[in-house]
Amino acid sequence: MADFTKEYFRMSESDVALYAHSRLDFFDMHAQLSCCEIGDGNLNYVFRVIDTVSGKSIIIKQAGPVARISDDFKLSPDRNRIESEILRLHQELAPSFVPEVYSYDPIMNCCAMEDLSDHQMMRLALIEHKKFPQFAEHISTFMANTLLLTSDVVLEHKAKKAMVKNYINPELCEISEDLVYTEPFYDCPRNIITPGMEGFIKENIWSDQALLLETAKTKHEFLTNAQSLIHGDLHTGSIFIKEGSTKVFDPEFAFYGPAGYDVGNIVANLIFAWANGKATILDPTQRGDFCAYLMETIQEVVDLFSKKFLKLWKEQARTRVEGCPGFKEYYLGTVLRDTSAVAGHELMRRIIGLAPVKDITIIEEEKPRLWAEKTCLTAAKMFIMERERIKTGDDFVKVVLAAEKQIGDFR
Ligand code: SR1
Ligand code: MG
Repeated sequence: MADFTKEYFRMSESDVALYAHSRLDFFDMHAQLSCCEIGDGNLNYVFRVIDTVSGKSIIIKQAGPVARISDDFKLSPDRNRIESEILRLHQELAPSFVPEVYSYDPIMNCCAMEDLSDHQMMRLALIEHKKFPQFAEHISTFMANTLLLTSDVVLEHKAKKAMVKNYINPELCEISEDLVYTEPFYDCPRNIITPGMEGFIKENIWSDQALLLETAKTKHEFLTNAQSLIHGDLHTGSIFIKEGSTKVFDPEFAFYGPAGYDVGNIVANLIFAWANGKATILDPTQRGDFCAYLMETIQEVVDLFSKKFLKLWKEQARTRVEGCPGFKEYYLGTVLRDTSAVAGHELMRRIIGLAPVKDITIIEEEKPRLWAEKTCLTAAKMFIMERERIKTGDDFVKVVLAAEKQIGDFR
C-alpha cells in the first residue's frame, strides 16, 4: 500500500482515492470513493474524488516536479504551499470569492479543497456565450480587496516585507518573465503561431523598435515593483462561475508584483471572449448582444475597481503619508497604467506565445481566426504604447473598438 507520509511521488487516480480515505478527515469510514483526474491546466494534476454512497465530493490538486505542458519547465512543488496559503488569505480578504481549502500536505505537495462542480470554468462558459451580469461587481471587489489590503498602503511596512519574503516565487515568476514579457517579442522557437499570421507579427510586433522599448520597460516594472500580493495568473481559466457566484482559484503564480497585473489579465481575457463572440456567433442580434455585454463588463470592471480601490483606501490607509491629498489618485493612476500595459502583454502572449487560449484556438475557420488574432494584437499594441493615457473603463473599451475598426470586418 502506498505510504503518503514519507516521500513525495506523483499520485495516480487510485492513489488519490486511497489518500482521501486515509489522510483526510472528510469522508466517513463507509465511503465508496471514486476518483477522476479532471485537470486541463498547463501545470498540475487535479482530481475529483466522490463518495458514491453519500454524494460528497472534494478536489485534490497535486503539483508535479515539471509542468504538464512541457518538461522544459522544472518547477518547485512549493507552489502548492503558496497556492494553499494564498487561497486562505484571499478567503479572509475577499470572503465568498474563493473556494474553501480543507488541507495542505507538504510531503505530497497537494491540497484538498471545496468541489465547485456546480460552477463552470469561466472561459468555457464564455465560449458557450453565457453572460454573468454580476461578474464585474464580484471581481472588482475581489481585486480591490486583495490588491490594496496586501500593499504598503495598508500593511505595516515590516509585516509587508515579511509577506514579500514568504511569497517569493522565482520559478513561477520566471515563466511569466519569459512567456509574457520576452518570447512574444522575437521569433522564439517555442512560440506557437497560427499559419497566416507570420507576416503580420513580423511587421507589426517584431520590427517595431518603439514597441520593443516599451516592453523592456514593462518587463522591468513586473520584475521590480513589489506593490501588492497579486494572484499572478488571473485569467478566465482561473475562475469558476455560476449565476450569482464567482470563485477565484489557482493562485500558484502569486508573488509581490504590480497590482495592475491582475486587473490587466481580467481585461485581456474578456477581450478574448469578445473576439470569440465576434468571430463565431452567426446571428447578428445575438452576436451584438453578447459582445456588447463584454464591452460593458470591461468598462464596469475597470470603473468599479477604481471606485472600490479609492473607497477602501480612505477607510484603511495606515499613515498620514497615504492620506496626503492627491496621492491615492496618483497611485491608482499608476495601477491603471500597468493594467493597460498588462492587458496588452496578455493579449500578445496568448496569440504569439507558447500558451494560447481556447477562446481563440477554437475558431476553426481561417478568416475569422486571423481577424480575431490581428484585432487582439492591434489592441495589445495600443494598450502598451498608450498606457499612460488609458485610465477609465471607457478608455479601455475604445481601444478595442479602435482596433476592430483598424482591422476591418471579415464577413
Ligand atoms: C508553462 S505554463 C503556461 C501558462 O499556463 C499558466 O496558466 C500560466 O498562464 C502560464 O503562463
Ligand atoms: Mg493555472
